Amino acid sequence: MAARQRNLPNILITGTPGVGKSTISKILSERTKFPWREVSKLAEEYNCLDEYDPEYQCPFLNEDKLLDIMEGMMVKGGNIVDYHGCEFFPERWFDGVFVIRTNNTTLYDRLSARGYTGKKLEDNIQCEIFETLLEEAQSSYKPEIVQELQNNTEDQLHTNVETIVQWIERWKENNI
Ligand code: DAT
Repeated sequence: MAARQRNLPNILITGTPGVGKSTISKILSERTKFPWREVSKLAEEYNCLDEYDPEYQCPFLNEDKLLDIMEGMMVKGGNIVDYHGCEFFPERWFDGVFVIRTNNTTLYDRLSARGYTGKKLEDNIQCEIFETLLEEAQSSYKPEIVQELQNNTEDQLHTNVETIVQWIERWKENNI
């Protein structure tokens, strides 16, 4: 593989909806000044959403179109990418992959508060129980760049941000 062209790392924040990806990404973005790439928002903004999937109550994502748009953003590094999926991104994009985790009861409360009910709520809880996103990350990226972070409490939220900030600092020291 070609040598990296970037001076700052690209970070992927992934996990089941409701685990705290946006919350972590926002604080991390303020701390690091790295842009927060909210993939769902980018998909909307750049018209990468195809017709509506009635079963999952969300639109289909046009992945190829989205990847073409994101490629230019990723080249220079220093991005925080936030998405509840990771296998369709090119492996070369990311230096660190953080899989955010939340226990079932906490996740249930957060998703209910968001207005999720029925199948959508159950599917997301199952997704977390079966560690779907953790497995997806582990099968899509080298194990040494994938890190799991428990994010149930406010204390853990701050610890997680600190962990990623320190990881970025180490990356910079090792990649100058
Ligand atoms: P996601 O982006 O993964 O869908 P989110 O950042 O929107 O998740 O968080 C879902 C809700 O949970 C939101 O109301 C903020 C809250 N939350 C996130 N992390 C938390 C934490 N560590 N402790 C308490 N609440 C948290």
